[in-house]
Amino acid sequence: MSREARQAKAAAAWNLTNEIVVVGAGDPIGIPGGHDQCFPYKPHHEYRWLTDCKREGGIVAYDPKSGWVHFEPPVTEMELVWGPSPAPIGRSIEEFGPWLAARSGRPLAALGSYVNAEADAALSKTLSRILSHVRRPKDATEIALMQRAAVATKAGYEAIRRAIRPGVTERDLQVEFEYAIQKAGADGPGYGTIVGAGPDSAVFHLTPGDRALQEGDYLLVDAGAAVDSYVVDVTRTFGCGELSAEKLLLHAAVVESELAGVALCTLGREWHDVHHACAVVMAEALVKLGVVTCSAAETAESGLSSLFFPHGVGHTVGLGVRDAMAQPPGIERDRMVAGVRVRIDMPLELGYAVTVEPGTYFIPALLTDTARREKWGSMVNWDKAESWLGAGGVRVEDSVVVTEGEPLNLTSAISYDP
Ligand SMILES: [Mn+2]
Repeated sequence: MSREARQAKAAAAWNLTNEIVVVGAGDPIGIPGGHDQCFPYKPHHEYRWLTDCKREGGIVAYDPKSGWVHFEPPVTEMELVWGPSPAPIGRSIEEFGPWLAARSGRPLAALGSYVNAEADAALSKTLSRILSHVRRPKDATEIALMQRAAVATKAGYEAIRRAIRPGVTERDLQVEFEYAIQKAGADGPGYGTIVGAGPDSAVFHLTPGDRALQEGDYLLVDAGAAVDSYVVDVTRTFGCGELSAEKLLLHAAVVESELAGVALCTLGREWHDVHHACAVVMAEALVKLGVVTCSAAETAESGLSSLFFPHGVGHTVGLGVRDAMAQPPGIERDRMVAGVRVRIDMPLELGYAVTVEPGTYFIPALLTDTARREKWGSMVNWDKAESWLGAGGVRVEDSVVVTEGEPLNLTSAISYDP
């Protein structure tokens, strides 16, 4: 979709008569004490989506009486001498002040990274939420970028599979992944690569370290490539050498749960139903393994499943690893499902890109917690659960687009085998 089409779509959804909207790209953030070094710059997603521009310091503004106007900083001599910056396409940023001053007294919404003490905070929040809803369905251009990210991500996972052996470290495998995706066309990782060996497979936001894989370990990799800031979010869990029969059973159940969840990503489906369905399938494995003593349905209904599956089943993805997450206008909810508050709670619509990422983990901080042990009492075989401490956990994740028919699983070509 062209930037003009996107701007028209946002304006139609806002349906304003007199309000002014200013959307800022944001500025580079200097590294404290880093002299001339900045953190890698990414424009605010609202600005990026509306303009398809990546230049720092830009502003795109909307007046319902006169339409959209785009301001960007002119190229400085510093940039000309020291290094390239995208050529500005808008009017000079110096014209923004007079443009805004000519509209003083009218309600002002500040979106993106734009800050203005005069802005109406409630209006800004409302319009941002509407824009999030407008941005949520991915257009063909966006899906094509995610498909390129998926191709690169597949190469990364294949590199990891080839490198798995006892003694290899998490960090070694992270490097293999990130090298392979860039060779295969990615700009780089779309988010912090997670590679967790053995017990680390149950640490959600792990920084890969020097832990070495051992025979029989799970290896959890949550990593995805970015192409032009569009990201797929993928997780696979591997085995190092032979996994035990019980570990294989759990792995197969998580794959089954995940594929069941992907199949449910259809028009109108409530996201909570996807979470619940995934929780039930994984609870069936916990029953088979003798970890829980009640039925799978009861495990999910009671919320006991959250002891082993404590996160939401997924989130929207696309322009970044979390994209357009705000609740749709008019849907005010704060509900729990299967013992957790999931990150999104809405019906799926055409073009939504979501991750489906069920997992079952044996997390020491949860399983040894006195309050939880009292709460779940005889519904858990605690000795059996404790026998899994140190094994870590299993998660499987794909990035999926909702279509008129079958869900489009962007990342299903990446093998699910342990
Ligand atoms: Mn994810």
